[in-house]
Amino acid sequence: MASDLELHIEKLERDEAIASVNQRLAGDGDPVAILADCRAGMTNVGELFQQGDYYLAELLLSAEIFKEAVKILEPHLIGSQQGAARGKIILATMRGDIHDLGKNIVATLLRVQSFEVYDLGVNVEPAELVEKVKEVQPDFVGLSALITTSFDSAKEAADLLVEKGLRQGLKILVGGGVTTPTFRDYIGADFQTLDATAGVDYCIESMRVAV
Ligand code: B12
Repeated sequence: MASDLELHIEKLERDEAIASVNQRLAGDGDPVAILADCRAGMTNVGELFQQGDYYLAELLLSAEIFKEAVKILEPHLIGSQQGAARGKIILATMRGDIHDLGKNIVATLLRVQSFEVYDLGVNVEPAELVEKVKEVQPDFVGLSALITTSFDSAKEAADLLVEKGLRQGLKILVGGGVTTPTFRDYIGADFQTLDATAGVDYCIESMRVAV
């Protein structure tokens, strides 16, 4: 059953949504579960948009409410993470895609775990990503994708990394609403998830194995 918070976000009820986040935190609510409900609300907004019930203005408004909720949750999410790991990761949303809410959460959670995060932002050209990989020599590249039209630029980037001899020892993770195992295989990535914490756990585990 949908939570009140999920429904408040779906209905774009900003004040009620923020009050619900605060109330649940005050009642010792799990910040990861609260975040999951916020994401569920965003998924519903996406469906309403797809059905033609919501327009771009509603998408934008939902993004603002979500950002506000994450700002409140962030210090608590940080407290909920445990353990330590070190490694370098480059994050990007590739050319054709300007969605960044999920990527920003991944960046925060990775920083909490002592990962050095290089966030290239959104609408990133494959060549720019490859240049950064050359410069930083990261352990991981994390690509966020929310729109299928960016799949080809992600593939282009992954192919370029192979072509330039930069793929060895480098793990590629993909995440974001439209990603699937099929997309992971299409670009030859190592890991796919719809859950930021699963991505962070994968990085931590990979660093353990590498030691
Ligand atoms: C908010 C939103 C917007 C906002 C984005 C604001 C921002 N700063 O990001 C705005 C209004 C700008 C927007 C614009 C558009 N949007 Co939009 N948007 C959404 C919406 C409602 C929510 C996305 C979101 O932020 N979810 C919450 C986050 C937290 O979830 P998430 O990204 O999946 O992230 C989680 C995990 O996946 C994971 N994760 C994410 N990235 C990564 C990366 C790694 C490495 C790892 C490990 C994990 C990970 O961690 C996160 C937390 O667990 C979705 C609906 C949906 N179902 O997703 C549509 C949606 C993505 N948009 C869509 C569309 C079509 C558009 C527009 C083209 C609309 C238009 N006509 O202009 C434009 C796109 C412009 C472009 N070129 O990119 C479609 C895409 C359809 C498709 N199949 O390609 C969707 C699916 C809506 C729909 N159902 O039609 N959008």
